[in-house]
Amino acid sequence: MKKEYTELRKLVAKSRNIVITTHLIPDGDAIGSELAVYSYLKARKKSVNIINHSFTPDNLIFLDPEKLISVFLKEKEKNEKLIKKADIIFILDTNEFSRTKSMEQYIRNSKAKKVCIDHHLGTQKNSYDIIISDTNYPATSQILYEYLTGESKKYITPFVATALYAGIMTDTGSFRYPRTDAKTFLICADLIKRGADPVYVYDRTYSNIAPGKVKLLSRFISSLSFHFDGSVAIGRVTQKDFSDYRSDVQDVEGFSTFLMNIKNVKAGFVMVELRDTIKMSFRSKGDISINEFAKLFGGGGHKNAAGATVPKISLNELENEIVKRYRVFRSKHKIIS
Ligand SMILES: [Mn+2]
Repeated sequence: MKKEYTELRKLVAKSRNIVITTHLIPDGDAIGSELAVYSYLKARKKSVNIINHSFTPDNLIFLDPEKLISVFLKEKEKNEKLIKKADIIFILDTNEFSRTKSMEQYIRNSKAKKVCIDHHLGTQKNSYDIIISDTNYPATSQILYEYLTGESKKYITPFVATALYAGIMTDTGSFRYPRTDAKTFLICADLIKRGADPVYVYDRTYSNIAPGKVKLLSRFISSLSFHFDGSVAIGRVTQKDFSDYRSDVQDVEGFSTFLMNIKNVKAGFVMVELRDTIKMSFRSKGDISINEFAKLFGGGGHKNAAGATVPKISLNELENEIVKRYRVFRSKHKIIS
């Protein structure tokens, strides 16, 4: 990605107004990446705005004490103008304009150079002026560490170190997902040296579960069904669950990971009933390419973590469909357990 780093440096040097954004329902990597890029560009004396479709989740607000991140629809006119007059728009931790939701059309219509920095599959090459993307990286924040330190370590202030550390910690599931390697730890060691506090970041991010989410999790656990000798777990969250516990789709984060902690479970499926659609999360272990399975539902993703969104049908019907299709998938791919 060396060539792209140089291109980006040149583009930044000649630009003035810059907008940074990320996907809806931003996670730690999304928010951490945005704040790191913001801080770097500010140090380079640029006029910078972070604009997101979604609110910053409660447990990540500590990363943004100065409230640098604004929500697009909250100040629509002002934000529309910022997007329109931007020289560069950074799209971080996603490669799909559609994942910026309410901002999509404004980003598409802006004459700004579009820069994608990401680690997901399926980048549309012709949508961007510069693409810095590698699916081997466990987090966008890790790419940004490489980019920033390639320019100068002075950009890794304690604020940036904390943001990038939070990004890597959350996207690696606290350093236990595939793609976590020696490099990840060396980078995090350096980030800690430069001011990230691992105890503080973990505590603020995770020891922070709202009671509503715990109740939602309890209902999710009661909904679980097991198949294929306990190697597959399926759970659901309904609109009623959300309204009973005054929670929303952000509270479902981590549920699919939870399934993978159950003994003998090799594949886990979570169905989340939204207003008009059903969002599905797929997880697997080892050689099971769950992204191939997700394709059967029009989705995709990584080998061990994928997703799909399907039109609304009854969850029982969808669960039957998952089991039916997984039975075929299992024998086709010779999955034994
Ligand atoms: Mn990420």
